[in-house]
Amino acid sequence: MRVYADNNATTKVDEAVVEAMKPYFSEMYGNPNSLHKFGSETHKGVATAIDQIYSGIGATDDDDVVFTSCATESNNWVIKSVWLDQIKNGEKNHIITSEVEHPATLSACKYLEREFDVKVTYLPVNSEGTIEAHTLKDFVTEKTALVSIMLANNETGIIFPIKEMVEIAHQKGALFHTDGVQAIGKIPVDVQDLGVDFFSMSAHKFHGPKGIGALYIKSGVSLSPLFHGGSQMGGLRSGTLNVPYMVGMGKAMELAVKSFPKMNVEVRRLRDKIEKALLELPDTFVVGKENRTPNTILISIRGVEGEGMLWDLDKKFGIAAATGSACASEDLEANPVLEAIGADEDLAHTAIRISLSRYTTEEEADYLISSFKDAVIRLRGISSSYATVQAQNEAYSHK
Ligand code: C6P
Repeated sequence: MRVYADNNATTKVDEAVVEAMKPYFSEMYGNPNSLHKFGSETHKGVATAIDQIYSGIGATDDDDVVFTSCATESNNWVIKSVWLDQIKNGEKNHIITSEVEHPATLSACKYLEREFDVKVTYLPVNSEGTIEAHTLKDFVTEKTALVSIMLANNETGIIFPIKEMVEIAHQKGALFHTDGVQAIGKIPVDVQDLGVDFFSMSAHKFHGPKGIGALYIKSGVSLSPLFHGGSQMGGLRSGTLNVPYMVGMGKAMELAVKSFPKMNVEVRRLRDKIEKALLELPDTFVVGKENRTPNTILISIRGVEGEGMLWDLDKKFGIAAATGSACASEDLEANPVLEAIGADEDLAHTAIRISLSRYTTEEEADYLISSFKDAVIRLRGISSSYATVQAQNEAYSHK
């Protein structure tokens, strides 16, 4: 049996999404900005996709939703253009983000800090792994150009109090961006209710294709484009439109919204069942039990090094999980969220992220539970006999 439990890294493309995309490769391939029929038929596909995305996130007709290549581009666009628009000319000098953002935000902020002396504040998380909205009050000033805090954390699934933070930021005249990548399809998203100025998305996190994302920009908020050219997307992102992928993203959004009740009930039940069973193992610890996306568990298992555990799960049992975000998985460092909450070294190095999807079955959940328990028992056995051998060697050398 093979089980895919790394859906926060990416998801399988829904068959209906593939079907919706297919005709736009070699039947309807006109440039949607061309005036002939080949162009107008693809233009219709783009218009439908845009409608699906507007309605999926609760945007109004006056707002902008601009397709990008992914959330990394969307996040970089906001952060770097806010620098261009408000910081470069000395109007403002400060950006606030959090310690636990994805590198797509953190690295862009660090770049501005390093290269252009922009003041960046990294808001801390508390011992529960969440950001307390009131902490923002201590840092936001009239010189703050942007606050960028994610809606749901990719490692823990914890949902941050964005609406409250938006109010605090706006009182001081700062713009608010949220990285909503891990929220779409998992929790209801309403950009109007949140009050954010910018919202980033990536289609492959909700059963759409990789290589397509979007940025929501609230009506009345201006953002300089990064790509200048043929003025596509209202001049906000030039370049010939990637029609099949836009159509795929739109369809994926429609399906994500429809399957939200399943995520919230069925997937949540499976997640809770797995979590309860794994917590029966001694010395295990889960971050943020309360306000979380319904598909995610970040569990630490004392004495079982995360990489070893992943290896066992993958090679012996055919189960794909993660030690944390996929783009940080090449360095065998501690889990950044556990480090940020002040967990000890052992807990930070023994974290495993399990992330389910609407395709996860009961049978897969049961198999995951039994395999996970087997792997922990085996690896704890190895490390305790290893510790015994080490202790014996040490005792011998002192004789
Ligand atoms: N997180 C994870 O394993 P892109 O690669 O641009 O489609 O998405 C980047 C990104 C931005 N924000 C958040 C909150 C994310 O979770 C991700 C992608 C994956 O957690 C891959 S590193």
